Parts: sequence; C-alpha cells; structure tokens
Amino acid sequence: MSSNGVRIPVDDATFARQQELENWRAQPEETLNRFRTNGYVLLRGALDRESVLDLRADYFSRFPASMLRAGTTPRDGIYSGVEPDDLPDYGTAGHPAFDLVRGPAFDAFSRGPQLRDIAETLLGGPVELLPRRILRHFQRSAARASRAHVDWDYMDRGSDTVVTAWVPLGDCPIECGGLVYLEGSHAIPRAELDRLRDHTDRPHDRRPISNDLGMTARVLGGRWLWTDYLAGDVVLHSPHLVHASLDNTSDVMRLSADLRFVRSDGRPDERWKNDWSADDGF
Ligand SMILES: O=C(O)CCC(=O)C(=O)O
Repeated sequence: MSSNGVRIPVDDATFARQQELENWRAQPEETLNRFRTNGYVLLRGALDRESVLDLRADYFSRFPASMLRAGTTPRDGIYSGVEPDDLPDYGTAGHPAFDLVRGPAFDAFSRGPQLRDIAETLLGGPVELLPRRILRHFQRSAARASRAHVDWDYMDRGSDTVVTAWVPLGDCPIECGGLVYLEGSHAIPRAELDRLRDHTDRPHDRRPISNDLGMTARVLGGRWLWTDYLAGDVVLHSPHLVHASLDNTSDVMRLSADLRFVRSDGRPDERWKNDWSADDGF
C-alpha cells in the first residue's frame, strides 16, 4: 500500500474499515449523529448506479480509444497503459476533465436532489452547491494521490458550515486508491497538524499536512479508515477531518468527484464560486 509512492504499513494499527450505517434513509438522526461523531458518514447506494456509470462512460469516451484496454468500454474505464499524446495538462482548458465539469450532464448529476437532501440533513438547513467541483482521475502508472489534508485549509475564507460529498464515479475497491479518513482527526487541535507540515514533499505549500500517511497516523494517532466503494455510494466529510487517498495499483482507472455544499445562510469562500480548473491556483 502506498500514497504518492510512499509505502504505508499494512497492519491493524494503521488501517481499519469505515463504519457502515445500514438502512440510513430511514434514520436521518442517526446519519447526522454518525457524521458529527466520526466526521464522516458512508452512505451506500445513495445515487443511481446507472447514472454514475453513464458519467464515467461520458468521461472516458472523450479520450483516444488507445487509452482503454482493447475489448473494453469507456464505461469500464480500464487503462491500456498507453498515455494519450497531445493532451493538455490534466484538468486544464481542452482536457476532458475540464470539459466534463462544465457540461450539462455533470451539472445535472451534481445538482440532483439526492445529494442536496443528504447535505441538508447534515448541515441542518437549505444548502448551496459550490460551483468549484473537482473531478479526479488517477491511473496505475502515476503513483499520484491526494496528500493528507483537511478541506478547511483550502476554503478558509468563508464559513465552515460546509460538507464535502466524495463521489466515486465507478466501483472503487481499495486497490483503485479511494479516499481514506484519519480516525477521529476532526477533533485534533490545529497546532498538532501544523507540526507535521514540514514533513512533506511540498515544503513550499503549507496546506497539505504530509505525503507520508504511515507517519501521519503514527504521530497524530488513529487509523486510516478505508472501504471498497461501489458506484452509487457517497461518503461525506467535515472540512476538519484529515483525509488522503491511496495510489491506484489496479488497471481500473479511478474517477471521482468532490462536491461541496455550504449552508445557505453561510458565506461561501470566493475561490469556490467558479468552475474548477486544475490550474486555478486554489
Ligand atoms: O479524491 C481524492 O483523492 C481527494 C478528494 C478530497 O480531498 C476531497 O474530496 O476533499
């Protein structure tokens, strides 16, 4: 197991499964209770699986067919090992990720009533979807993933009545490198997070906490909470919960969206009011 190429010990001191909440639709109070207690809540089957897979197919069909393993479909999203030539940098103008987040299908998907209802349950009132919606695509060859961080460090110029919905766009078992949460970390005092920020591969950027997830868990305490996500699942987290992602070691490409909702009486961070572009600097 690794994240950004840095190995992580695979043992019970470092990893544990995320909590599941059966029949969450019938238990809005318990859903909220879990979210407040744990800083995240995993909701199985919250979205229509076929709609999720349609969006996956839409995205991967925008690449040259040579990027997909022969005999497979864009809906499968299986990497051939051939990196397309002549693509703009990831998520910048002209790249499929840049175009997808500006298109009507992605817009309708992210504005669907299911996600809004869940966000309203968790934030306790009407919500607005923040326009800056990030699409993430990680494939095996890259050894690239998200460093340990809290969302608040990227959006601290607005109110913190915010919830992030992390939406896997396709099945995402652990070998595809999904999102992991550091158990109980929403309660860790900020000064303790700050102590780790020197131990990073990006010393010029004070927002990530560390690229070394094993060390992060040892120093801060808690285990990395993982699960095998299925298309249709959504996991929601507090802006103060430490999270990261793992390297994809599978041929199945990881595609996901992070969508953020702010309570309507809160003030959105100005930087999140425009469509995402990977070079927007935020
Ligand atoms: O998908 C990832 O690798 C990171 C996502 C994330 O940081 C988030 O949803 O807040």
